[in-house]
Amino acid sequence: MKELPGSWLQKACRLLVVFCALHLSAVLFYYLAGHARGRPEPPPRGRPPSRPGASAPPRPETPPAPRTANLSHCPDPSPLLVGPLRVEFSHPVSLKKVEEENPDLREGGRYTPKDCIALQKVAIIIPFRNRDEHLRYWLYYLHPILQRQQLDYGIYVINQGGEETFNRAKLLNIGFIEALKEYDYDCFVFSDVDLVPMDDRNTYKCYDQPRHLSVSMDKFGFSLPYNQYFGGVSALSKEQFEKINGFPNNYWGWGGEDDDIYNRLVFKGMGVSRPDATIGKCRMIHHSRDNKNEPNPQRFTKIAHTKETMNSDGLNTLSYKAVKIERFYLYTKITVDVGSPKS
Ligand code: UDH
Ligand code: NGS
Repeated sequence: MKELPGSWLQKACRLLVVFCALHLSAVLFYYLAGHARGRPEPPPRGRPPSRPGASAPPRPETPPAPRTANLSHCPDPSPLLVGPLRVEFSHPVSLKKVEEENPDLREGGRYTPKDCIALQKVAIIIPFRNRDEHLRYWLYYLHPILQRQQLDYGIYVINQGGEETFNRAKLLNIGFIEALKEYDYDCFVFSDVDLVPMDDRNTYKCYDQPRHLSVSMDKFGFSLPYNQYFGGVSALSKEQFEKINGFPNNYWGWGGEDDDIYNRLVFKGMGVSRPDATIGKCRMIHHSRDNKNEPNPQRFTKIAHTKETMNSDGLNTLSYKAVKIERFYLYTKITVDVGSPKS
């Protein structure tokens, strides 16, 4: 029997409906499969919303780093370096301006080069209390330098809470532990908040031997005050730091803790690596002596006994309380209770 044109049309319509349903299910299937694989969100664009002064939850998620697949290692030295820098502290610095001038950071003061794989993952640890003006200068100068050095870095300001005598070395130990909770850092740069390098070839990274970076300070006439000086800014790899059981926890007040660290390196068979006096030039922001950081009268006796004390005072005996963790755009601030000399 001859087929009527109407029923042929019905068949064609049915076929079209079936085809559309198949197409829709295929699209749905691939969409759901993509999500199940956990495809990362594209990195957030523009500036994260938080600003210094805003508080953050206890330990928020670390923002994702740029993808590194198919990238090669960054060249050493970085081709972005410019050499000598003009450093001065005459005009106040606004953090808003520093944020605007560093649009490629991730929250917490984190940065990862986009075009190559950084040679090292560096945590910069700053011992801190009540030096906000110095911190603003430090961030203003250091963020651009560290980015030109093509480091995968994060800035950790370890803020001593309370009114107890200041304890620089213990804060640095805490910074080491806290930074490692966030990321698999392989190098730790310990920097006073008031020291700024005058040459970006002084790379804030680690070397075969522990590195002293602030070798040529303006306040010492651009030279070392003494051969064993290890204060100001230094860099130790994770292995070097662990080898010396970290830094001493019981130097309360000013002086001697950096000499103790130097002794530790020597007693563990290490030497100190340094840049030359030109590349190692740096400026210190002038200031008066801080409250609760008087010269420690016990420091001379203590540095005479590093060999006996270093295995029982350091990372293995570190105790503290992290009171608050704030992740600002330019840095992570960790406020800690370090206890007291008697505790
Ligand atoms: N620090 C603080 N707050 C303090 C004390 C120290 O943030 O109250 C930090 C800061 O990072 C500083 C570092 O610890 O750069 C070392 O402090 P320090 O006082 O041992 O060394 P600094 O070189 O001063 O800053 C030395 C004494 C200055 C006396 C100057 C008299 N003209
Ligand atoms: C030494 C201190 C170090 C100090 C250095 C530079 O005398 O801790 O001076 O100090 N050692 C002792 O006191 C045992 S500075 O001029 O930078 O304040 O780092």
